[in-house]
Amino acid sequence: MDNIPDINNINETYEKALGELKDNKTEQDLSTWRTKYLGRKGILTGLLRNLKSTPIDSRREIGQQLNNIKNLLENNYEEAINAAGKSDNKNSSVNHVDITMPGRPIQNGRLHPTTQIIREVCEAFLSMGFDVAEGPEVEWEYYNFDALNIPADHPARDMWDTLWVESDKQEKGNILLRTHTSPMQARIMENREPPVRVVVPGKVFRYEASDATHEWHFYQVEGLAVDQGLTFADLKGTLFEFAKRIFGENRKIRFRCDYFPFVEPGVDMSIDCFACSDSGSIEPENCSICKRTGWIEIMGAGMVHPRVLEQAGYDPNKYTGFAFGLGPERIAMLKYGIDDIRHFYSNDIRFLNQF
Ligand code: FA5
Repeated sequence: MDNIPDINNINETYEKALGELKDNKTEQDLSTWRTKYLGRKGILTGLLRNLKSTPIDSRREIGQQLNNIKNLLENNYEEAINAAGKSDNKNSSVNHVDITMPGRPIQNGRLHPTTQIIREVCEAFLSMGFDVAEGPEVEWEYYNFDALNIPADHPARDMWDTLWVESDKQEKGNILLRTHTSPMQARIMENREPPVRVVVPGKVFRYEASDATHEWHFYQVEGLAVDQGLTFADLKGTLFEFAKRIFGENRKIRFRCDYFPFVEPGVDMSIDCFACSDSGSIEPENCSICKRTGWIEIMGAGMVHPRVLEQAGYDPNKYTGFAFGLGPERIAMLKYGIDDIRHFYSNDIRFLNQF
């Protein structure tokens, strides 16, 4: 028959439980005691469950009493288990795990600053209707040079000090590490019909000594737009808009004539030097970052040369286009005031953690 709680058997149970608790000294014994009295099928839990069978007029009082006793026993149990734990620890040869010790902090990974800038640059052009493509870093001589109006023995090949790859394969000339992302202009035009609007981020390699603004391996983002009726005004408008989005309204921008065999006319675009301009901290006459010119070049650009269009299979009488190639590390340097491009790939965590 069920044990229906009343004041007598509650007090009896309490006294008995307390007495037994005092006799138990080890953690294991105490745990058995807890199961017996306070566990899911324990004596006190049983009394609480049977509360519904007590006469209605005393149910409230008995319920309160049961809860008080339960709380008292819980508290006594906590004290006993703490005391037992301490003495168990003292006597035990086993090292206990201190669960109150703080854990080791988790190091959050983050994107490399170059990756962050490449994504920002691509986002800016994506929102202007460009899409994103990628191409091979190990490239045929044909795409790196010939398809870009730079035949063998053309002196312009010297503009890009090249790392050649030894190989017996000669499908499209020799193999090299691409010196710029411009080969993707030819590859894209070979595979797509106009209109084309695309940006191509990727790594490039040059056989040159590093200094504060030059690395021998760095990234570029190529841009290409081909359609009917595109003019130099489209090129300027697009690049001005890009510069505003990346650097804000107040940065100064400069276009100057430049020579690249695959564009005509060609320009380079520079931004005023962050270190010695009005907002910078270095005297212009001492600035080694812009080499005392006040400007840092961030990209080459121009109208796609008709010969390049023709070689890729586009009719130069029908289509015109513009192209550009920018250096994301140089953009990151300007944006964040980094004074040496060599920090990017020296893998110094103190530098990388700042982004
Ligand atoms: C080129 O590589 C051309 N392919 C760009 C181009 C594309 C012109 C389409 C016209 C039309 P250039 O060598 O100037 O150009 O490099 C372009 C950009 O790459 C530079 O403006 C600069 O931002 C970056 N860059 C060039 N050399 C280095 C280097 N050694 N280290 C870091 N960034 C560099």
